[in-house]
Amino acid sequence: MASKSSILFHFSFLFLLPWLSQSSAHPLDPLSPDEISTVRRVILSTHLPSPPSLSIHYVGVDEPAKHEVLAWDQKRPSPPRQAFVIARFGGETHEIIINVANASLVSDRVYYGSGFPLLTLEEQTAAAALPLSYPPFIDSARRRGVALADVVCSTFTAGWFGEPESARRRLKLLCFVAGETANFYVRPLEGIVVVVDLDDMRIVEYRDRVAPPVPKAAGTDYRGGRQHRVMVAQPAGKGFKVDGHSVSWSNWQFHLSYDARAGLIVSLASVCDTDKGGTRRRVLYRGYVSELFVPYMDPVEEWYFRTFFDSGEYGFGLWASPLVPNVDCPANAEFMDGYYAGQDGQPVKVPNVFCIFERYSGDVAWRHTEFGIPGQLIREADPEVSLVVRMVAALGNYDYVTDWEFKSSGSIKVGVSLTGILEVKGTNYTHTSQIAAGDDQHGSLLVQNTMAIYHDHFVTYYLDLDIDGCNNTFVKSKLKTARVTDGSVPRRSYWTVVREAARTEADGRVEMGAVPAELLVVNPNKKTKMGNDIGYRLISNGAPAASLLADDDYPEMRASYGKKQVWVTPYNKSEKWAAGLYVDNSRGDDNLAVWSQRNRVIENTDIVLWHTVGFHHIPYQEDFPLMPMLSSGFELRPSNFFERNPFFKSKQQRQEEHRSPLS
Ligand SMILES: *[C@@H]1O[C@H](CO)[C@@H](O)[C@H](O)[C@H]1NC(C)=O
Ligand SMILES: *[C@@H]1O[C@H](CO)[C@@H](O)[C@H](O)[C@H]1NC(C)=O
Ligand SMILES: *[C@@H]1O[C@H](CO)[C@@H](O)[C@H](O)[C@H]1NC(C)=O
Ligand SMILES: *[C@@H]1O[C@H](CO)[C@@H](O)[C@H](O)[C@H]1NC(C)=O
Ligand SMILES: [Cu+2]
Repeated sequence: MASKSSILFHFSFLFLLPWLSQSSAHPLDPLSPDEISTVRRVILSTHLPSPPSLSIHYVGVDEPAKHEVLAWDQKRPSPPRQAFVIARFGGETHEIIINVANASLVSDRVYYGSGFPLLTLEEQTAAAALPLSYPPFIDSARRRGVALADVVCSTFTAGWFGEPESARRRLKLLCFVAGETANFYVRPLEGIVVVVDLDDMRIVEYRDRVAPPVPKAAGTDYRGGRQHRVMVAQPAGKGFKVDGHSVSWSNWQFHLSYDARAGLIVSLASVCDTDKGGTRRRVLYRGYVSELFVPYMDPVEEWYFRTFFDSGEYGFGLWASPLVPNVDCPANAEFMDGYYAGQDGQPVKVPNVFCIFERYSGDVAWRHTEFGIPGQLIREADPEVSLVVRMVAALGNYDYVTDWEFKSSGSIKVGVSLTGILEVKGTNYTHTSQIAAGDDQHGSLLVQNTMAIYHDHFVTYYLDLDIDGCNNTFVKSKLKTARVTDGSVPRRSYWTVVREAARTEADGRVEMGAVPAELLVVNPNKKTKMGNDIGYRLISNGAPAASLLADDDYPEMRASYGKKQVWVTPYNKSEKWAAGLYVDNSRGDDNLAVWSQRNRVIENTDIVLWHTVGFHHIPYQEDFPLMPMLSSGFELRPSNFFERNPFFKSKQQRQEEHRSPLS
C-alpha cells in the first residue's frame, strides 16, 4: 500500500565547504554529501539550463565494473568515482554520468523510451497542496461538511492503462480528513479523484462522484499512552566492528550502502572459513529490494489505478524513516546515516537510516541431550546470536521493516515485515448483513463505513550470489516419488532426488511450491572434500504467493515477473530493477520477465537470483486502526559450502586452541 503523505520528515542540509572527495572510499560506498554537491555543481555548470526548470530525480553511485570492485584493496585508491543521475528539464528525461573525482561530465543522453523516473518528494508535496486552493475541490469539501484545514491529500501514481504514449507525467491525488485523528488514511473523501500534470504542476482533471459518508474519527487514532520498554541486545557490548561502510562480525564481513531507490544494499558478503585456514569465501556480491509491487483489487474509478511500484515510482530509500533508539532498534545499536539528492540536487540527510545490532534471541543455535550412554548424561548447546541490519521504509500509510540477519552458521536470513495503516474505502455499509452476495466483494468491512480493500505486496529481491567465485549454476533438486518394484522388502514407495542444472533462463523460472524441490546456487567448479558441489540454497520462510491478475491486465503487464517467485538471469550491470529503470507510467517493455525471454545461458557463469516474497492481504478487523506486524522472508543457507556445521567446528577449534599449550 503506498499512498504518500505530504508530510516530510527529512532535513535538508546545505554543505558550505565542498571538500574533495576521499579517494580512499570503498568503490561501492554511497555518494557522500560532498560528492552529491559536486554532482549538482557539474550539472549546473554544463550546458543544462539552471533551476527551476531542472529537477533531479535520482543520483546514485555508478558503481565500477564488478571485476574492478573485486580487485580493489584498501591500499590502493578506488577506481574513479562516478555518479549516475536521472534529471528532467524541458519535459525530457536525461541520463547523466558524472566523474565525481575530477568533477567532469562523462555523458549526457536523452531517454526517449516509455516511462518516467522516480517522483521527487518535493513535487509530491507541491502536488498534494494543489486541491486546497482549487475551487471545485473546495466546493466538494464544503458539500461533505469537511473543514478544509482538516484535509490532507496524498499522491497516487496513475499507472498505465493502455493510453497512447505521452510526454506528460500525470499523477493522481486522493484526499482524506485528519483533524480529530492523526489516522487520516482511514477517513477517505471517497469519490474524489484529482489528476495533476506534474511538469506543469497544475490540476488537469477533476472528478467528484456521489459519495458515501466519511468514516468516523472515533477509535482510529494510534498515538500516545505507550511505554517504550528497553529493547535488550548485545548485553556484553558490541561484538561487531564498523569501518566506514564495512561491517565485520563473527565469521562475516560485508558492506552496506544506502540508495534512494533501493534503500539498503548489502554487498560483498563473505564468510571466513576456519577450516580453510581462515580464508574469506564470497557468498553475496550484492543484495537489495529491487521492487515492491502493491496492486489493489477494486475496479472502480477511485481505486482501479492503485497498483503501486514503491521502489521504481516512489523510492524505497527515499521514504526510509530515521530509526529511533529503543523504539525501532535497541538503544545500543550502531546507527548509520544516508544521503540522497533532493530535487534541486542538494544533499539531504536521512539520519539513522540503518541500525546494526547483535540479537540474542533466547533460541539455541544447536543442541543435543544424550541419555543413551549408560551412566552418562550429555547436554550440549550454544545460544543463537546473530547480527541484524535494519531499515524501515514508511511509504505513506504503510511501513516495511526490512532486516538482513547474519548467522554464524553461514546463513543469511532476510525478513520483511509489514505494519502501518490499511488503505480503506468509504462505504455506506455499517454491517456485513447489508452486503448482498455478489455485492462489492473487494474488501473486508472493518468498522462502520470502512471497507479495507484486498491487495497484494510483492517484494522482489535482487540477489547476486557469488558462491565461492563468480561462475555459478542454478540447480533444482526435485523430490520425486519412486516405487519399490522388486518386492524384496514390504515397502512400496520412497522419494528420491533428481538434480536438474539450469541451462538457460527458461530453466531459471520457478513457481515455488508447484513441485517439491530445493533451489540451489552452486559453484560447479569447486567441490567439498566429499566431492559435493559447493553451494547455498534458497529457503522461503513464508507461503509462496504469485500474482493472480490476468496476463492481459495492464498492471500485470508491468509486473509480469510476479507470476514466478524465482528468476535467474546472467549478471548484467544494467539489469538492476525488476520492473525496469523507468517505472512511473511504464508499459512493461523493460522488466525482468522481458529480459528473461532472451533465454540466455545461465550455466556456469555469473548469475543473479531474483526472489519475490509475496503477501496476499485479506484485511481482518485486528488490522484496524493500525495493523500489527505481518512477517515473511527467506533464508540463504550454506548447502555443502562448508565441510561441516561451521558453528560446531569453530567451537571445536577453540577447544583445540585451548588444549594445545598443555599437550
Ligand atoms: C577526468 O578523469 C577521467 C579519467 O578518470 C579522464 O578521462 C577525464 O578526461 C578527466 N576529465 C577532466 C575534465 O579532467
Ligand atoms: C450511499 O448513501 C448516499 C446517501 O447517504 C447515497 O446518495 C448513495 O447513493 C449511497 N451509495 C450507495 C452505493 O448505495
Ligand atoms: C544488458 O542489459 C541491457 C538491458 O536489458 C540490454 O540492453 C543489454 O543487451 C544486455 N547485455 C547483454 C550482454 O545481455
Ligand atoms: C566464467 O565463465 C565465463 C563464461 O561464462 C568464462 O568466460 C570465464 O572464463 C569463467 N571464469 C572463471 C573464473 O572460470
Ligand atoms: Cu497489506
